[in-house]
Amino acid sequence: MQGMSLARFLIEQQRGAAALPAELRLLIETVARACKTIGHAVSKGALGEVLGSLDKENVQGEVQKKLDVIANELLLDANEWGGHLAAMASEEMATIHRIPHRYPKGECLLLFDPIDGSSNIDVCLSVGTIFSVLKAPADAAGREIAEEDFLQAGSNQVAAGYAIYGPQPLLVLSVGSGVYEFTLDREIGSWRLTDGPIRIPAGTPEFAINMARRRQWSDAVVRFVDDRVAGETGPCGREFTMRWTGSMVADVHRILKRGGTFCYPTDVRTGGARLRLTYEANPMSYLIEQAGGASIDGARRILDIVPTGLHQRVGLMLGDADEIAMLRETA
Ligand code: AHM
Ligand code: MG
Repeated sequence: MQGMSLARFLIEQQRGAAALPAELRLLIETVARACKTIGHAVSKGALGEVLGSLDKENVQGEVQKKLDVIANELLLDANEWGGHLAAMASEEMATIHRIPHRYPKGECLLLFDPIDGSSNIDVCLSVGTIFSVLKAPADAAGREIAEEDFLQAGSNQVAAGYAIYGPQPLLVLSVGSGVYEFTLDREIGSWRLTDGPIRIPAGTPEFAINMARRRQWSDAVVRFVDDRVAGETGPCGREFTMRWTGSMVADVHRILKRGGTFCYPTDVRTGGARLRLTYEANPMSYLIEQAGGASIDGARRILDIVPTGLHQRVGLMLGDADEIAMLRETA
């Protein structure tokens, strides 16, 4: 298996027990190709004039980086004409993007965060692209796709993944039968299998959280972090370490490979949260569960939450299943 091209891996998934539909195989190949192009743009940095911000805000009220817009356009252009999609949604677009009438349409819905970790672009830290694939509801055949068609629980996802533009460009992917990692072989321009099926190592004493937001945490999160900061002198009886990159793709990738937990909890004072459910929390939770981990918003399994809005935000705690069980609020 090691070294196998993504194209062959997906063909094997189509022929094997996973019975991956051809439409989904083509869609994943297209997304993976677009991620190669995005990674190339990211790697040019200042020489490609891709760094810095635009004088514009997205629907979340965040200032858009040049690369947010470049990556969004690349994903839209790559996926419009293949015939496997009904519509797309993105962190960078207020509402959905329907496939134009001049192209054939398919049954899949694609959601993405074109550049996750935007605040890291200009300081040369890893950023990535996150994507999620749903099927359009059965009753959508023959009518215009609506935003409501995207408001499905994450458990309905048929595939999810991310690319990381880091020291090596990586693609991490699940089509519902394990999590696999591909590394870009730049010389031949091909994604090649380098790990999988990935299982989250258990018992790793590491956690990731933005400590500056401590005053916003619930009692359960404060207790979880304090117990680990207390190290050998506290109830855990062993030392922990903390890592926070500011790019969820990089933090989640570390957890998949090395273990530990990632928390971006809800603000208990306002009920607000930072991360978005449909194109950030859902695909990451799907991957984490496929790798044997768990993902909750504090009390609920993320993949069970039925979204009420395309850009809905949610508290997110994921990783080592035993650690997430300690974080779960039962009150
Ligand atoms: P983005 O999609 O606009 O980049 O925002 C999401 C990012 C996550 O990658 C990361 O976990 C979080 O925002 C970082 O937040 P903070 O600025 O509080 O460290
Ligand atoms: Mg993001």
